Amino acid sequence: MAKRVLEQHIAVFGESGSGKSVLISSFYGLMREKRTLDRTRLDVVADDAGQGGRLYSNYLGMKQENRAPEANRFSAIPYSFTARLEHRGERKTAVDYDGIRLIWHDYPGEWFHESPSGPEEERRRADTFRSLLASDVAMVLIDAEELVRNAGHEERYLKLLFTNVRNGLLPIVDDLLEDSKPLARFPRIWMFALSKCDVLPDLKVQEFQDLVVLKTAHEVDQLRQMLGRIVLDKDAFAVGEDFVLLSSAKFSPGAIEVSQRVGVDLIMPIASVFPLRRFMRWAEARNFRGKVVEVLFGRASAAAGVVAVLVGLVSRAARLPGPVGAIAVLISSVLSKEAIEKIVKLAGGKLREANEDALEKGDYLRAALTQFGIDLEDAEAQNILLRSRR
Ligand SMILES: Nc1nc2c(ncn2[C@@H]2O[C@H](COP(=O)(O)OP(=O)(O)OP(=O)(O)O)[C@@H](O)[C@H]2O)c(=O)[nH]1
Ligand SMILES: [Mg+2]
Repeated sequence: MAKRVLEQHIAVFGESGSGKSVLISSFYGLMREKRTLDRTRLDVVADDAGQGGRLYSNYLGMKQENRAPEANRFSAIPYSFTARLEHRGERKTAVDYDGIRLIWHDYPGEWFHESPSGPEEERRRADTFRSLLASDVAMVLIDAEELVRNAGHEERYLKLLFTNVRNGLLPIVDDLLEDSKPLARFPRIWMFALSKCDVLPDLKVQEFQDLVVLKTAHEVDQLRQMLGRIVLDKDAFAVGEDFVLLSSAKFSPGAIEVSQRVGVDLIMPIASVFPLRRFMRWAEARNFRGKVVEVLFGRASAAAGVVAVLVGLVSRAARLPGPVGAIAVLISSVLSKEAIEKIVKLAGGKLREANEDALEKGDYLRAALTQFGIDLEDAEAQNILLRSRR
């Protein structure tokens, strides 16, 4: 019997000190909380035990000792976590999924400032970039502490940030283009995320968007053009059209409140249901054919399986028909592309009705997909998330 693990990737870009390591510690902590474990009967472990230990100790340090994690500068290895599914009773299908793997690509911040030390490091940077191409969504972190530090002339920070990101990626992009044609598989949504948003508690996501558009339209456009060179079909590509607020914990002098995080539980809906929905809209509006559509939809049913597990782990509000650990067999009964399309397109009252209906009928996959849809809508209503209407 084939054993398979479904994968979900997310890529995070941010300068040194912008909060990437703290964010992943907070995210891992969320999944490892006893409450989550009790509810889901699902254990999430880091594939590299040492790395997992460090992340969890970071999390506990914040939670119990009000201590921010030590700066670890770069690691460049992706963080990878696996949730193993329990199999109960007979296996009925040819393909069984044994687990879900989350892969979090953290592109070292210092690479935006320092040139590679030699050909060896140049190769490592290119490899890191290539590995994150499996993500549908990339997040570029904008540091709220830097906005505060540059209050009144935020453009000083923002222009430099986007220029650094662009300059850091330019040589890699040139290289990629040299040995391949434009890529069908590429992060097609580059979202801007305000990290450490707890230092700007009154800022709404719309104001964050306005600030970026007002102060750095030109630099963002340059970044868009540069990235656009690698991607096949630029109509299905969005850089800086979606915005989110993030805070890994509430930091105040002498205290770190991890339960006061913002947006951390949105990262997985953003990595999974959000691009699915966008891709379907793009495909419909623009009549894409061939390779791009294949890539856009290729993983739709796998994504549904991923979502079914993730919902239990990260959606705090989730109500699900049964514990996540018991759904292994269910995930194998793949939903058709059409069925997923129908669910993912729902919005507002219809979305909520579908969710209620799925719960009533014990339809696990539909309940999970609609739950992430609801989480995204709720975040918009709370002014934490802003999705492009395109
Ligand atoms: N207020 C506030 N401060 C934060 C938050 N996240 C991180 N910080 C602070 O920012 C510092 C740097 O965060 P890191 O996560 O280590 O930064 P990084 O992006 O991993 O940096 P490099 O590893 O150098 O690329 C932390 O030590 C915290 O003091 C947050 O959500 N809110
Ligand atoms: Mg770090």
